[in-house]
Amino acid sequence: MSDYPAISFHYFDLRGRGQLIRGFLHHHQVPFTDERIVLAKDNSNWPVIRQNRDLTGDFQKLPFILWGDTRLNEVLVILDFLDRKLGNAAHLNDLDWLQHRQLASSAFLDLLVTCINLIWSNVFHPQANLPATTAIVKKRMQAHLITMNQTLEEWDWIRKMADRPVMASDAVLWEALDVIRLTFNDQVRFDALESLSVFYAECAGAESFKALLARKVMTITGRPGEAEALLVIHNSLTED
Ligand SMILES: N[C@@H](CCC(=O)N[C@@H](CS)C(=O)NCC(=O)O)C(=O)O
Repeated sequence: MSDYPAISFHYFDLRGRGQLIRGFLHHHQVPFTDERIVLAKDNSNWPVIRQNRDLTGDFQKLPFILWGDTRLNEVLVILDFLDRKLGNAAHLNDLDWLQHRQLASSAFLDLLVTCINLIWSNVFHPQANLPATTAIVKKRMQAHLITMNQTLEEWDWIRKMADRPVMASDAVLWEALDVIRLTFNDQVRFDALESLSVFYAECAGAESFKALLARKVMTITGRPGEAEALLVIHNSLTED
């Protein structure tokens, strides 16, 4: 019999802020219903779905997870909750636990959400110049990757990774690096950054994350016209 209660994970049928959680649950073989909310081409069905708090939770945003009677929004809170529920927290001392929370937060907010916001940027800010925004974000992203690489080295991340299960922080960092590659067409590079490149290639969850992604082609965001926006981003990078 399963040790788990009924679990359903609600997110749009895209990568965005949700794929890292699907990948993490998949890697740990947690049985869950993958509730994928399909948006109309112009997202016009979202306002009605949003009102249904059984689908979108107390903050009426996605992702939203139902774990038995527990209802949770907010990615960083969900990640913390899952590490505890899966027993992963027990493998870490207090300092390591705090390092994992910091890495999950920074990989999510400073890397993954930054890519998502760049792709959406001239929708939310109609005056925004996408190529000019891309150049600024690229520079900041590259600098942050260098910092993160140094921190992973100082925290001995790669060696410790071998002695513990795949943690939520691993899932979010792997997803962020993969989305950076796609968003910047491999022009925000981390192949010369040893800890990050070894992590991306050798993280124990990488094969399950890739296998899940291979099941379905998905956009990164729900932005209408994402492919065209990515083309603008990519073409602006080749002009550097
Ligand atoms: N702070 C939230 C942000 C969630 C969020 O903004 N989700 C987006 C989709 S990725 C959403 O639901 N957007 C629709 C809306 O805000 O109406 C988190 O980190 O989980």
